[in-house]
Amino acid sequence: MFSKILIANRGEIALRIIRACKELGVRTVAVYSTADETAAHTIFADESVCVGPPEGGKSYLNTSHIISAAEITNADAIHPGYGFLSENAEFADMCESVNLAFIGPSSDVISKMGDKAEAKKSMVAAGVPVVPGNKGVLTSEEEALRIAGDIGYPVILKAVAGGGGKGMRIVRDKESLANSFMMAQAEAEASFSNPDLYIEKYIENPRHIEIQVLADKFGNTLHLGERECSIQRRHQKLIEEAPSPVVDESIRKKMGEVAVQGARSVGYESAGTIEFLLDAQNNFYFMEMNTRIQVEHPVTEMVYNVDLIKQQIRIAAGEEMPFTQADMRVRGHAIECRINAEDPANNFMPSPGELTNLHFPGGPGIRVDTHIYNSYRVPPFYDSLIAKLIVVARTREEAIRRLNRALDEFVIEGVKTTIPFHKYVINTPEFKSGDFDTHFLEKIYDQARSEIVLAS
Ligand code: MV4
Repeated sequence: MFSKILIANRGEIALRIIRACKELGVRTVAVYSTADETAAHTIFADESVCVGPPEGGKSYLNTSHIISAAEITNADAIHPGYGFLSENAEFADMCESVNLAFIGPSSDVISKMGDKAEAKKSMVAAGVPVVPGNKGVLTSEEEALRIAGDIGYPVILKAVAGGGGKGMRIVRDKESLANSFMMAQAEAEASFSNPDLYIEKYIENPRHIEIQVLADKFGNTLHLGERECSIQRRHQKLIEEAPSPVVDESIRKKMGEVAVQGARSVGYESAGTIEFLLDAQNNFYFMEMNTRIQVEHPVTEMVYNVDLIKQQIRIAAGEEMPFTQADMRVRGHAIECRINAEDPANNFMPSPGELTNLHFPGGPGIRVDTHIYNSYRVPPFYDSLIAKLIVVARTREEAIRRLNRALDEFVIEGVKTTIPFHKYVINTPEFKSGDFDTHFLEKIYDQARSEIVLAS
């Protein structure tokens, strides 16, 4: 096992990783920006090193400062968490070259999965179902027109360097393809300095289902079922759950097996997630692979009784997984609500500031992953996630009841939060029955907004 891990992150995930390290008997080093001098991760780590000013680009993304912090403190590994440097192949490579273990897959796998057209090719080769489209990068608008004609409209143009929804254009007819092609190219160039696009059939009302995988250095690769992530707005997930209300044991087995097959075929090692679109006929298609631990990992932990962060660290340290696929059985139902310091009545505008009063829910089946504390000041520089409320119960119905109870107990004053929005969403007939897709939040936003305004 490692003797000291540097956590190259902040917020709840930095604290989550520190907790796992403490239970593993591993010492911890936090890095922090000057805006996070009194943050929980800075205080709770055994040591902490300032790596720059508040702006993420100058601190949590400052690779040379972070590597120096690891060298000065004699850390033997770096955990990148999610966001920031977690899917930066160059950073993983830098770590490898100075003999620091990067807790994640190899830099080669990160860069291969970071190129969405390349990732799709790898999955085709592994026999993973993908959305019909072109094999690789589009070379011209004419090629796009020809392929769209073959697969039929609507189609979707996606940036090769994209992911998470940036640089995408839905095209409904051949008349609008030329303009969409140019717009998508320009957006891809502006966002990623790479204009390359690929094209595929547009799936109209999909659900977003993702499979958690774990792979060790001994060739053991297994899956921990799915997470349902369709409750999202503008590519920001708000509620995730495991298992999905529409995935039965047979679909889970099929999706899990192809996810494992995909991960194996690229030589994946560590925790990872394969995202799928699931259509109304239960066809599923590979979308992307995330080569990091994800925000929503706790719902899987709660229903599979596996500590994914500890397992990720043990794998990086060269330990063999202590369980097999046969040991992995889903038990109960978990739901996570992302509590953001945002105003849901005002287009989720960020709402930083001082927390003047706090009370956390508790009791059976409740987990709160958070870095906030009384009088903490939510800084304006970073992601607005301030807490994750996770409930677990025997059935989905019980989990929803428990979630209602926990949201009612949750008090956060001083900033606006997404709590009232969650209370509305989880009581809609669609959420209760499990009958929703990735467009659900857009459809109900106006109604949700007016009810939140009325209730406040
Ligand atoms: C799609 C799609 C429909 N058809 N691809 C959104 C983020 C990026 N990872 C890919 N995304 C989509 N790709 C095809 N061929 C619909 C989406 C999509 C979506 C996917 C998952 C969760 C939310 C979404 C919201 C809008 C669009």
